[in-house]
Amino acid sequence: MLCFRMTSLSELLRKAVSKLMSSTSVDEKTLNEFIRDIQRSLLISDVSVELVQKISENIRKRAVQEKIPTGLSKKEHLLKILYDELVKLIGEEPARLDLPKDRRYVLMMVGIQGFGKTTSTAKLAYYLKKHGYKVGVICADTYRPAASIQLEQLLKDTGIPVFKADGIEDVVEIVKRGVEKFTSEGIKTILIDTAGRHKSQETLMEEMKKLQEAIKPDEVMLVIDAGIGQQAGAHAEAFHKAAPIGSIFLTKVDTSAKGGGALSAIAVTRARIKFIGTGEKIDEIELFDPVGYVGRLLGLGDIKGLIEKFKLAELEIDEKQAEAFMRGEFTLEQFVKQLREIRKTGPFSKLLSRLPIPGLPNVPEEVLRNAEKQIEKWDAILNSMTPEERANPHILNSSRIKRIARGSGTSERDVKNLLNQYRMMKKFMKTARRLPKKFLPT
Ligand SMILES: Nc1nc2c(ncn2[C@@H]2O[C@H](COP(=O)(O)OP(=O)(O)OP(=O)(O)O)[C@@H](O)[C@H]2O)c(=O)[nH]1
Ligand SMILES: [Mg+2]
Repeated sequence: MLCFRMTSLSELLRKAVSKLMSSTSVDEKTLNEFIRDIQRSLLISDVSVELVQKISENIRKRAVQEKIPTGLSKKEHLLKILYDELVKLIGEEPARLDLPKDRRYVLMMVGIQGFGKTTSTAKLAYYLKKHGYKVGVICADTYRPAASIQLEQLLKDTGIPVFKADGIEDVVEIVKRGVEKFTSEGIKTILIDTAGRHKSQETLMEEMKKLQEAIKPDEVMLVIDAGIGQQAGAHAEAFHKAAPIGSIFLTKVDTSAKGGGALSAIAVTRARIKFIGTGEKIDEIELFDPVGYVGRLLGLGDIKGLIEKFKLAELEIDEKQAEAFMRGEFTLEQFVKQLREIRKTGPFSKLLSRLPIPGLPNVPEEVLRNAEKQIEKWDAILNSMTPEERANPHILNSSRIKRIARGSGTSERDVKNLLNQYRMMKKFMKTARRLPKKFLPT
């Protein structure tokens, strides 16, 4: 039983990914196995059957129908599809801080004991204060004797007030008084830290329900420990029934590489992860970024590099033009246009790594660096040229260069610089052409 629980979604996904990566080729059998592995991983993590079906159908359809983007191998393409589908499930957009500042906003933190509610409440309060909110925290945990002391301790250097009502047993009464007090002091953003331990799970849920009904918080945030696996789904469901979950705070991301539980919680509540906790300290909190999370889930080491590669792969490249470019057949105008296109996607060198010549590190770095800095000027220079000059840059003598510099508001050196870079690139491409034929695009 324990064994089963320990196998986290992340471990299963990573296994599926490494199996795919070590396969010799991606044929139908490999694809089927890969999809089956993914299905199994998701199902074990309590992701609903319909959702699993949808994801696997999408993976299959895309794997069969999509053209493999230039620069990606078949395996990487499949990995990209899986990655896309998981990001879609978790939420494509990074979380945003969207709490209103101009009206009262009551946010109730709920979750199982020890998952990090109190810590996360303090972190969130501090985070909100730093972002210009006037924040107060109510301690509504009457079960843990030191709960309010823990909150005060965490918040002691922040100036954020903690409301506690010693001697009052009824949590609803405590919260009501706290909200009243903060409201009278002009504090609009009010966080409630609730109990995680109780006589039993049932009485805990009853308390959450009572709070929900009496206080009607604007948002209920479920705190989940990133280290728990499939039980997260059941926990989330129990809380969700008592008080509809609006968002999720995923804690201890720093100590756990597993993290499948979050997926289950999302699947059950349909709530999005808003924040993650990345350490024990009060400032170790981040807005959630699905891209990094999915990367971690899949165990993709250099996720940033790979994602950049994925992004580049999405960029449509006109293959005919790229081929001509590679043969060194391009006009000055095409040269600048290409560089401009490339710039949109990030560093030039990254795009060049997509050109189908292995080992292209010799591309004149200077051209790339220059282009990144100069491209605006280069556009102006091009605009000041006649069509004839653009098509035949070799006719540019010093008097033409002078005229162009004046016309474009640049210097003669700038114009010469562009011409030099252009020639350098052309020369480089012609040299690259002498590489063995198999390295060139066919
Ligand atoms: N490494 C790490 N530890 C964390 C994080 N968040 C919380 N913790 C630790 O987890 C432990 C439990 O945190 P609490 O905030 O007391 O948990 P709780 O949910 O309020 O617990 P109860 O009040 O008993 O329900 C503490 O030792 C925290 O320091 C995190 O993001 N990273
Ligand atoms: Mg607590």
